[in-house]
Amino acid sequence: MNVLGRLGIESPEDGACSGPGNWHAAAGAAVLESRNPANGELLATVRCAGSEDYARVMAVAREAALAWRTVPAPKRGEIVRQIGDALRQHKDALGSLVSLEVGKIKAEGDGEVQEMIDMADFAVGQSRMLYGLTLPSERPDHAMRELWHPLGVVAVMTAFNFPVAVWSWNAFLSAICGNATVWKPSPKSPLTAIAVQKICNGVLERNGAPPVFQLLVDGPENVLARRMVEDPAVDLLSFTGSSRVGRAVASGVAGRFGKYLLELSGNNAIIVDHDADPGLALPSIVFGAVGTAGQRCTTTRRLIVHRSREQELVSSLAAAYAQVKVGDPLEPSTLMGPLVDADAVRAFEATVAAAIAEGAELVCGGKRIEGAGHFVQPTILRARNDMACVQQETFAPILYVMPFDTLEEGIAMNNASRFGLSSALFTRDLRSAERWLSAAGSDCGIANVNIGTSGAEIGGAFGGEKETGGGREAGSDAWKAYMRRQTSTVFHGERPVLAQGLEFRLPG
Ligand code: UN1
Repeated sequence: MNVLGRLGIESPEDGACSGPGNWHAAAGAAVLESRNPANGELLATVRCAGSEDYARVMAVAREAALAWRTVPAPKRGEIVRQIGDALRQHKDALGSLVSLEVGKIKAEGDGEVQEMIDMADFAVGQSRMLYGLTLPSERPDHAMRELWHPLGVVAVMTAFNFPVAVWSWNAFLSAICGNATVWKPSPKSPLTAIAVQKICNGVLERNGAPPVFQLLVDGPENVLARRMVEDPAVDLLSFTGSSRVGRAVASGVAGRFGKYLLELSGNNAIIVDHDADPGLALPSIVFGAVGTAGQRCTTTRRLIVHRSREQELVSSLAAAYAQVKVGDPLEPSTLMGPLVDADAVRAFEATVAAAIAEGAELVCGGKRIEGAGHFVQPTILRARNDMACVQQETFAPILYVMPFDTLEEGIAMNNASRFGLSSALFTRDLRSAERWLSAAGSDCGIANVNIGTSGAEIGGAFGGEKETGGGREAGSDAWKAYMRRQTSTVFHGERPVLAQGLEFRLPG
């Protein structure tokens, strides 16, 4: 059976799901066509959700959240454990669908499903560790503690580039924390979301669990996404995407005093110092810049290289780039698939043209590859950090190379960006490495040594500073974002006293 068949995807599919067996779409709904970016072939169509679907999904989610919050957290974890197992069974098919729908190479499509499985395992463990604190009270016979409670309904908006993994970072933690989670996937990747929803439905149904995962495939005008931003029934809105859209999401949600969690743009740099091991640096740069065709938020976009190593590194990189096979993402020898759509190719071309107009020098690549798919050449340009093209995030395989003379200067260049997601230093010097990781070093949410900017494990908190949005998702204590904190003091004595030694007595 073909990949779509193995995942139960038909055409057309309804874009809204309020729980197992409960798929719907607006009458006369806009229809999304999901096409393979490698050859333009139609995979399937999806009938978008409309206003009534939104209301139905939100009502079901609210009710499910009320039931789910009383289920013990480890029992909630058991449901997520079974979803992880179901993902293991569907890893090959779902990984292939990621390749078909967004053009990631098969290894990366499978890797993305593995990231979901890892996230499920992590969340299962976390379900027994939603620890609060006990705090010393300043008053006798008082017990003070912190409690963590579910939020209610969490909305998760994801991007096409990690069409399923980023949902799992959010949804699995949200689920073990006791929330219902409504997913609005990217309109560029509705089928992977529908496939995952079906997998979750199967597990929920087998267990008779409340329908705590919902789906809303929004139309091209983003009407439902806007409604989610305004909707006080959305207790937390987790958004992954560009800083431009993230800014509007954040201010909209803040306007109603809602909670938000942002994972936005990056402009990630690798610094190669004079003493770097070339055997480590080179493959990390190629994976970081060319992997996922430059469409990760953690993609290496800037290469800041010690002047003494620049010539050697640029020629090794050009030689390595010449070996990168660009083509069918499902072909095992392919290292770079297509960009996601024609707009992405246009943005690539416009950025290369603007860079050259600003004085950047083309080392290799720079052109689209003619044909049915949205392919471009992996590209290297020598540039300056203050160029407008270098300071923006273009979701394409464009690497800017810039020299530096002292590590202080290299670190300052890394930090001279509006964004602050991921960063890496290649060095053999312990002092340089520690300086890089110190308060005076990288200002990013992720700072690595002798490891590239992309490909983070789920165990760490993922996210970045400045216009990357400040959110943290996946590992460490990211679960706290999906719960509300309550400080509770209990008096168990005979003579209550006020805090701060306050006297407040009625006369007589
Ligand atoms: C993203 O591009 O939105 O660290 C997330 C990485 C992946 C996640 C990227 N684990 O590259």
